[in-house]
Amino acid sequence: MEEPTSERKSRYTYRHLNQLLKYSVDTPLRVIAHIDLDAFYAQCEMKRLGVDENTPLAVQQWQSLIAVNYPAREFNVSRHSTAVDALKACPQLKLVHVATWRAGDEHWDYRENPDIVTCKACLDPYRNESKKIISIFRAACPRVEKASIDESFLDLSVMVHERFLKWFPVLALPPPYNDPSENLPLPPKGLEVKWAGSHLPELAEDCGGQLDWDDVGMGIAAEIVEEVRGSVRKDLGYTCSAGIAQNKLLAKLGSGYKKPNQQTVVRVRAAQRFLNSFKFTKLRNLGGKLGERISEEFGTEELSALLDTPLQKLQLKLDDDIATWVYNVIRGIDRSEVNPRTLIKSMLSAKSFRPHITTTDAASKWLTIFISDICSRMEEEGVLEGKRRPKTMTLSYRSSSGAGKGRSVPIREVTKTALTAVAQNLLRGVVDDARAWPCAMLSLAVSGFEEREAGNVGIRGFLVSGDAAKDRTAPKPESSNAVEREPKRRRMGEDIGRFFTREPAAYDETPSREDLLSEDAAVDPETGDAFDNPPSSPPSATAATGDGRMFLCDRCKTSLPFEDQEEHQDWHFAKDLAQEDRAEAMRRIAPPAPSSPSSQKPKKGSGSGGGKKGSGPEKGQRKLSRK
Ligand code: TTP
Ligand code: CA
Ligand code: CA
Repeated sequence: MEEPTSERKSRYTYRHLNQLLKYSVDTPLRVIAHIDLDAFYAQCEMKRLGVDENTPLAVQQWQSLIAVNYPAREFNVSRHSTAVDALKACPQLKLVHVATWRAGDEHWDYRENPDIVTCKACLDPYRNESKKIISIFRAACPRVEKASIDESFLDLSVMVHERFLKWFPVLALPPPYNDPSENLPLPPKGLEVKWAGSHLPELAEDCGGQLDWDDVGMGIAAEIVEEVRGSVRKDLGYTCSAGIAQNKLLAKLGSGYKKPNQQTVVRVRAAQRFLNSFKFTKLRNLGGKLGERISEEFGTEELSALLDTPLQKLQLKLDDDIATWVYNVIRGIDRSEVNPRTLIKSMLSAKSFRPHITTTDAASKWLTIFISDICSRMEEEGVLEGKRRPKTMTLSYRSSSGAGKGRSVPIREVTKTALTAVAQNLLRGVVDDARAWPCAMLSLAVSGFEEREAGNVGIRGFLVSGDAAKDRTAPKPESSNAVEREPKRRRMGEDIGRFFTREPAAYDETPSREDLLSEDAAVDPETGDAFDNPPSSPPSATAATGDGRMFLCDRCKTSLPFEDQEEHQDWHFAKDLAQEDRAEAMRRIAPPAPSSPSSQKPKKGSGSGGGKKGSGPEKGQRKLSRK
């Protein structure tokens, strides 16, 4: 093994190297990958049906195409085509309709021509495949963040560190004078990085052939990612594309750079030039009103033009936080972590009705589907094993006149039967409200997911539904046995105590994008059906947006795709109600407290309010918090 030369020094220090071990966001040597499946739903269907790789295929939801494979894209079939137009452009196109739940049925199924009036799209098949893919990522890399149904971030920093030390033992020696701020030696002269067939956006500056450790690290990462993509291909048959870079922002842009089945490495010295090739309105959170405002204020959409604007000037026109965020993003600076535990905070199942429904019976049938949908997702989330449980159920509706309302109640028992009973109870309240009818939209959400602490006997009730309950032969964790032996009344008491003495985390936080899009499934306003994370607004990835129309929520300062505006507002509405209901329940159950329940725990970014409907943060009170 050649040893690094010692005359000239690396730009990086021993501290930078060591920080890799802690997944620090402060080291310029960090290496992040973003992997996104190609035409994901289409690939799932091709595999399920054993369709040849070259056959054009699109996945349909009612009349819209939601995924189009690459052979079909050659015929100009796109997600914006209708099924009819797509067949005109490509007569041999194989169209597959997503699986559906049918009102009244217990299980979902694939149907050729499901009826939009009686059916609701089911994404379980894709979620199942998604799970298998993520297992492959997790087996390869200790730190993986699922960003949506078909994409993940991998923090490769520790793996890169390990290979650095293995291949260049000199790096394992203590720094000169034991001073971590000493610069590292340079990588050996003549060292070549292979890049594993990656695309390499051009460098802004010529380094005269002298590599530094950032290049070597990215080369190592390129090999790891090529292997991971190879495993997905070999074990599951799917192709995916990847981006490798210093942070999530650039890695995400990199994965979309060349598709399908390719990978791109955005080297440190290539980052700014690569970014400059995008309009800033193509970056995540800058596609909507915010981006529009900036381009109006500064008279440009060009990212590179905005680089000349000093921070102070941005701050004159924008909130300080937002100005700083924009200032950093256009420079490729992103300090967000790869968070392996982006736990779901709520799950929502919804349907818009065309024609509007007019009977309790119809609404009740839809509730059965919502419950099945939510239960199957909870099973996937480990609620079945009692890992976590939701605390609140909210039923929201919108009438044909546009009036919307929601009602929430605490969930005491997490079984399918119990949840159904709670939902049907909530429905009775809707039935009694004459203003709810005819009903244009119903949605059911469970929220306030709480970690089940080890040994905590207060939480009973796991999602054990029907057959699953009988089949549960796997050994249970100690504590869950204990739970089942606990006398019922005591557990219930503890439950109530827990519900109302601690604020559910979900309610005093700014709704996360995961909450709203990725896991909650956004509701498609056209179809009333839900899809996971519309990729025009990746939840935690930093990305170019789809058609770019965005809106910025006044209340939480989250920027979301325009289509999600209505649901987003419904979401705030439901949370407000839940908060109000909780406060109300607290008054009924808890002994008199010295201060009001809503003031027991300070609200993030807000000194006042809480407890009352519509009393969320005031305009501008919460600032962009997720960057
Ligand atoms: P994407 O990753 O955006 O797209 P894709 O995987 O189909 O294609 P690409 O190769 O360009 O990445 O979305 C992932 C899946 O999410 C997609 O296969 C279907 C689903 N989806 C919807 O259901 N509705 C939508 O509006 C979009 C954009 C995606
Ligand atoms: Ca994809
Ligand atoms: Ca995607």
